Amino acid sequence: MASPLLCLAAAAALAAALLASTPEAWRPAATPPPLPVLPIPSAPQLKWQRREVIMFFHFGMNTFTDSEWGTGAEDPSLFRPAALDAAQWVGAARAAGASLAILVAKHHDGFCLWPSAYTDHSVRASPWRAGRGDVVREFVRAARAGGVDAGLYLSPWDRHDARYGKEVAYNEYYEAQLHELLTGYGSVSEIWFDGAKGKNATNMTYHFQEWFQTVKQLQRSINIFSDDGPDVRWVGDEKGFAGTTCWSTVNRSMITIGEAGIEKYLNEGDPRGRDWVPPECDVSIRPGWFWHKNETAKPLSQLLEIYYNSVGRNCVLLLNAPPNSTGLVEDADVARLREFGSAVATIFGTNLAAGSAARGSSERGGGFAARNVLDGRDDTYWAPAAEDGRRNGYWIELRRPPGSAGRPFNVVRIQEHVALGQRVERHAVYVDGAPVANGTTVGHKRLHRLPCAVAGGTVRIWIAARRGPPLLSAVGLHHDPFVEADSS
Ligand code: FUL
Repeated sequence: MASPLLCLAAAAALAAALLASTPEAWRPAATPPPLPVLPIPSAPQLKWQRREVIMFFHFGMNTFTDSEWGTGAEDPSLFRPAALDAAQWVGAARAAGASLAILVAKHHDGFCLWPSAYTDHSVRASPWRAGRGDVVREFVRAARAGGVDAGLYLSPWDRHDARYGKEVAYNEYYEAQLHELLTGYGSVSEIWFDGAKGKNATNMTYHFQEWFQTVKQLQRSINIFSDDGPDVRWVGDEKGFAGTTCWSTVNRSMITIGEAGIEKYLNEGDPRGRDWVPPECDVSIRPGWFWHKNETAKPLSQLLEIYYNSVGRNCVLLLNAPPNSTGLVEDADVARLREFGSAVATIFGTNLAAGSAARGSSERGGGFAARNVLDGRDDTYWAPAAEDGRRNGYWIELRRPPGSAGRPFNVVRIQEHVALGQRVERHAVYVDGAPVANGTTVGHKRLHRLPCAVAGGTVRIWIAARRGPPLLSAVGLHHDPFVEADSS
């Protein structure tokens, strides 16, 4: 007969085994996330937004003719980059912190950087690699090898091709080239449809709707850029600056592709917009988009200014670095990109709010605590209770631990969990009760550079949001040692 002690041990072992095999049964039911507020981003849009900095490479016939807009009459024999090395371009992109790089495969002059079967005006007619080269192929291979995703730009405006102006013939040509680029080179993460066109250019109706649908048929997780999206829209200037109010929500039907002078409208978006189309800020590291012998890269302070006014205003920064006529990004430009990438890493690598006690005006409960804003993750967030904040707004407060309260910061970072919609309409930041910054939208990321460093113990952010409670995924306090001027 078994002893009572042995029986007890067996019962305990059985209970332990049961617990281990059915752990779910013993957990309290989880609190579900709050409902999304439409529109919300698609998975590729969300991935794109979190990249924050991406690269542009303008390279082509203009590189050899010292121009920005070629006429289309250029002789392909001019294209002879003696030392083209796409891996060097990709290294430059990585140094800047970019995880996606977009190559201009054809600019307005119509010269194709890949041996297109549909035209003679391409690398095939050039002396480069004895006419057997393919810049697009070298670029996508180098990007893949370097862990960077590839994107392509195919100019609708074509000053070379005789079909331009003949609606069906040119649109067929353009579609055929889209097929070549989107089926021949593996995965393409972004395609750029440039709305630019000279004032006296031939009249031409582009079949944007057909092009967009073709692109989506050929590449499932691609983002399409054009003035009005459908996935990514133009911010409305080429300075790299977004407006201080910046919604990812717009009504696409209100934007006309190719319409100039619409910066203000594009910058502001529309809180009631039905379409999720976040803006991208394109800007060149040099004055021109293409390489010119006598131009140099912008100083670090200017690049950081651009970063604060693009990434820091809910946009993705598309930074152009033009390879030169030997086929390399100049050393000085690579050095500047590296300086920029490491400056951003230095500023944002340390969160001076780490270790703070976080408290919200209310909490939804479950896994949506205020302290989530400090865990460095995009997928966790503070959610207030649904009934909170409707009258006087919401707030979140960070009490810095005694040791770090004295460490000064001059940048405040606020991030919304935009996967469930963009909600914040107004916000203000207080340090120990004194206002230090305020603004309208937040979106994926809002950065405030303060006029001077502050060293308070309690930081409180007040938020007004009409479209459901704000969901904050991050709050950061940082010290920027590079620039002191305010831009926000
Ligand atoms: C513009 C073009 O006209 C420029 O040459 C450049 O490609 C820029 C990114 O877009 O619209």
